[in-house]
Amino acid sequence: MNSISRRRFLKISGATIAATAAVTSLSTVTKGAKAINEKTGNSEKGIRKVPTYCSMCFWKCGAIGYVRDGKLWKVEGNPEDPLSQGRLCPRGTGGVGAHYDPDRLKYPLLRKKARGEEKWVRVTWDEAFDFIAKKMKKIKSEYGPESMALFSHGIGGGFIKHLMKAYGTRNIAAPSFDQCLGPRETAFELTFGDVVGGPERTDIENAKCIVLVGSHIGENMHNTQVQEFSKAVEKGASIIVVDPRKSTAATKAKYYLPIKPGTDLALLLTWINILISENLYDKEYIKKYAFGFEQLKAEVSRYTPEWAYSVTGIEPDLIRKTAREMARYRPNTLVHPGRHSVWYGDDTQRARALAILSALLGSWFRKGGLTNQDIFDIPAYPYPPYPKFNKPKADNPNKSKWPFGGAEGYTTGLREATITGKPYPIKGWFVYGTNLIYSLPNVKETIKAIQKLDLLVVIDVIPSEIAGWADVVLPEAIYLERYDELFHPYFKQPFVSLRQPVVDPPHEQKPGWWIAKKLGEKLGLQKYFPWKNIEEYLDTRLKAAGLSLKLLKEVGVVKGPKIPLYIEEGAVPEFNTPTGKIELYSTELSEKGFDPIPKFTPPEEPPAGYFRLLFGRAPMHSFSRTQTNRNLMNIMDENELWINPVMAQRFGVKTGDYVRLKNQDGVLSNKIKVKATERIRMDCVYMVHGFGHNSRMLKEAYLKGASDTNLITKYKIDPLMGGTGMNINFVTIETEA
Ligand SMILES: Nc1nc2c(c(=O)[nH]1)N[C@H]1C(S)=C(S)[C@@H](COP(=O)(O)OP(=O)(O)OC[C@H]3O[C@@H](n4cnc5c(=O)[nH]c(N)nc54)[C@H](O)[C@@H]3O)O[C@H]1N2
Ligand SMILES: Nc1nc2c(c(=O)[nH]1)N[C@H]1C(S)=C(S)[C@@H](COP(=O)(O)OP(=O)(O)OC[C@H]3O[C@@H](n4cnc5c(=O)[nH]c(N)nc54)[C@H](O)[C@@H]3O)O[C@H]1N2
Ligand code: SF4
Ligand SMILES: [Mo]
Repeated sequence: MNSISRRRFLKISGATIAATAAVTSLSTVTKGAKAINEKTGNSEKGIRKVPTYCSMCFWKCGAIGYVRDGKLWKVEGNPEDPLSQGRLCPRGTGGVGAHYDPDRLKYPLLRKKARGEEKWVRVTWDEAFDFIAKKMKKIKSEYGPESMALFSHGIGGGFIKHLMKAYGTRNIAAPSFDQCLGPRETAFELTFGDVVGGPERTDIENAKCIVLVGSHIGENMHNTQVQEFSKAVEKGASIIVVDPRKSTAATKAKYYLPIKPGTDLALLLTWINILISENLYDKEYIKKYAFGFEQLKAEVSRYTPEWAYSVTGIEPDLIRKTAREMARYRPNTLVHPGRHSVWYGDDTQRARALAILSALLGSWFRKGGLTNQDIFDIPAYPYPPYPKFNKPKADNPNKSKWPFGGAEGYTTGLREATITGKPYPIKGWFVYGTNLIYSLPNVKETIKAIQKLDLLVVIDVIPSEIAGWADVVLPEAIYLERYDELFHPYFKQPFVSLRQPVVDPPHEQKPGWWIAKKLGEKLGLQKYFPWKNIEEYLDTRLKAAGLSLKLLKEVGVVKGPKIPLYIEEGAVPEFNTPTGKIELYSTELSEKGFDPIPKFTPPEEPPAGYFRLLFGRAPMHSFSRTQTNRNLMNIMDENELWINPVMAQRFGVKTGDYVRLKNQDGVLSNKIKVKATERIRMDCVYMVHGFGHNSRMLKEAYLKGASDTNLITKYKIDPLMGGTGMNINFVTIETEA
């Protein structure tokens, strides 16, 4: 997680769940180990079961790897794990394909020709480290250590982060903040004084009414959420889905609102107005916990359903009905806060409206709403302190660009600093587990920044597009072949889980911790790597929490005691905002000159003959990382272009035809297959993100489908927190002449 809230900082410093009390009793734990064997069938001869956690996406479900006759056979859910509850999603099951992928990176590679030409020589690890260490030392002496930046996504990057901090830089960023959930976390922190967190604090399972504004659960396959959503649907929860495209979730909805893209804030403010003007909100809750109700009431009174109809295209009657439906089930109504929230550049304000709506429904710390969360406290490894970081961070110097959020860094801020050399030059990039060519908007800018570098190191598992631009490519062992950092997130059921190797890496691939330690030693930073090996590191941390590596290796996951989740169960909400209350009116926004209560401004319209380009997820793929996985490509090997049949006809295309898209800046896409469907509005088209690879070494994926990122040349930055709104690009259809 990239945005630790103020409240969570406080909690981390004052130990939360006392370590010794954490393990409910050892007998429960051994029962856990026994249960793994019982629930997964008795151990057969020649079969080994190794508990670990999944990394096919960032949800990190507890899993069990099966080894048969010394070979990786299958991966299933760990029944003891609170995230997977014994079941993996299609990508988790397909994870086996990542181990057997013939296109994997096998050895360290050194660039032979110009950057981006993908010509390499195979080198030894020692040669690769010597090359990198020499360049890093030079950058340090010429510019200072701050001139190295790290882009990293996922828990695996933890040891590389440690290496970079030990080297002396804090210029670290991940696309999971300013290309993902940044606006949401910033908005909830401004409103409730705490973040939503990941895994989210959404009590989907117990909700009687669920409102999904764009969140396409079911295509967005975050396992626990999907399982809970199915249970809620089975129990008859009333589902309200707002999406310009009839998503899988929308097919389960009682009310589906095919909204005009970019106008959600108008709908949300109108819902808020109805709850207030019809006296449907939770008066007691608001009186007790909230600040700024009268200002809110006055501000939203102008957003009538009739007005909203003209803006959103949603009938006034449907707007009223759905507002009443939410109120009917409150406080057991869940307005899902969303996750990927960088849409139009005013995203923090939209997410603020979601937060305010949740407050009016009284659902923070209520059953079926947004629950309390806590962490299984595992003390950090006792490292020596890092060297002082003397310069301001390069991405957002002293918060001068964006006053809120982003404690850990901005990818596009670092990219810009690299291009401009301001506030100081950035000369080296380390890239761990993020395909920047796919995850950052405006590829040209990314390449421009890369051209300014003296060193680009990429640690990846496959020859991704970003690896194609590297000076040195380091092949990491995949998650089923390595130890990693312990996983102990804030969650409604605190727990800790272990990633451990199920099988060996097939070639010269090495784990991240090993890469960090060896390179650290070459850089003279051995005092920051005092542990002999990862087992010693993990055991030290676990022992400090009253556990041990031996135990975790056996059971995979240990749960802490249950915590009160709702006010009714004794959970006490504390709002770490300036007023100590839920800020319907944000004092912090007002102080910094932003709208203290969200205001709607209409988005720019597509030019004639153009559609708004929308994008999202498919259940069997993760971003741009799974298209070379044979198991998953067998299920879906290209993305499709969703287009309304009326518009398809107007352009003379039909389902199955291949077309290219051209965006407002004249950029042309790869070929993509048409899917003409009533399930999308006429003013937009939709595709799944992550396809259309142009790295030749990704043989299975090369030029299959189209890349949304290539068409995302424009982005709109959220002035509050620097998120890059990407739903503002327009495309037209080019048929093959
Ligand atoms: N156009 C567009 N841009 C987006 C999005 C979108 O939908 N459309 N989504 C945004 C969102 S929500 C997010 S969270 C980000 C995600 O952004 P990224 O995390 O950059 O996503 P991926 O494209 O999966 O790139 C991950 C890279 O890590 C590599 N990798 C996989 N496993 C390992 C491993 O074990 N070790 C190492 N070292 N590398 C590994 C993969 O091969 C791949 O090259 O993208 C954001 N950017
Ligand atoms: N299978 C799979 N699951 C994943 C991932 C993955 O790569 N693969 N990635 C995970 C990650 S890191 C993230 S952040 C999440 C992202 O998933 P979510 O947070 O659920 O969704 P988004 O990507 O924001 O939005 C995509 C949906 O929003 C709709 N939409 C587009 N524009 C608008 C609009 O203006 N208004 C409204 N109301 N809806 C709109 C689209 O039609 C689509 O249904 O998915 C997670 N789950
Ligand atoms: S949601 Fe799926 S891919 Fe993600 S960690 Fe869980 S099983 Fe793995
Ligand atoms: Mo994300």
